[in-house]
Amino acid sequence: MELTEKLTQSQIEQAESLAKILLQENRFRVLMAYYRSAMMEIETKFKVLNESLSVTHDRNPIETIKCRLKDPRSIIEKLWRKQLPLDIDSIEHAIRDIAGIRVICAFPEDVYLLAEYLLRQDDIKLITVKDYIQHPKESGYRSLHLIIQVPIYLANEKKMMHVEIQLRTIAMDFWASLEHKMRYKKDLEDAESIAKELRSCAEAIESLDNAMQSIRNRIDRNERLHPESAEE
Ligand code: 0O2
Repeated sequence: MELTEKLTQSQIEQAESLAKILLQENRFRVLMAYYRSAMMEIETKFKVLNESLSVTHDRNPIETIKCRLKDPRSIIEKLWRKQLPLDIDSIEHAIRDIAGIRVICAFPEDVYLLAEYLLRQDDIKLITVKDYIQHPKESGYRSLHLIIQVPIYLANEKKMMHVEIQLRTIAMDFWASLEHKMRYKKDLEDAESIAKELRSCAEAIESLDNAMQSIRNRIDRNERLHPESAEE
């Protein structure tokens, strides 16, 4: 979805009243419960990976995990943008980021390490990868996006549910949170120069991430060569 696309006030009001109707629908509430369960599965997988890497790599690569279920208004807006019918089947089959997990790491290499370990698990099916770290967005946005499917086990069946996973560093997350808030400010006079400034902040953040990664790699190398000093 393009963050720059803005809805009119009357479209916002229409989306809000449709969202209220959607929330009354039993099928919608059941679907949201499935997505919530899938989100919990993935959150647990990352927590377990963090524990296991703390033993094998002697540190926890994950700083924070944030989970969010897309709210009904955003679901409706997305269906409009994709010009899809507003019904539960479209929600279930065409929107793949209803369950969202954001994993924040200290270092860029940890982002790829965690993605690799998760994708090795045999109940995870990779649907798409968008590497906005290697190929940043025009805005300067950097993050690794995975759309996966994970099974959830219900009373009488197994269901494969989509989850969107965004992995990024603390620094990339800091940039994305502020940029997201500022983008929604209406009627900026010098929008173009602000966008340029934001792109250059994103580049500064990339250099900072790379510098911190290289310091950590030097420390790791030192510890491998002189394990006795690491124990002190
Ligand atoms: P929210 O509230 O974060 O959920 P798709 O149709 O889903 O395949 P889409 O939506 O373009 O295509 O997916 P994409 O490009 O992978 O990015 C979706 C999400 O990435 C956005 O979610 C944002 O969270 C984040 N994102 C993408 N570009 C930017 C950006 O330029 N700046 C910031 N701050 N975040 C970005 P949503 O859908 O906006 O909503």
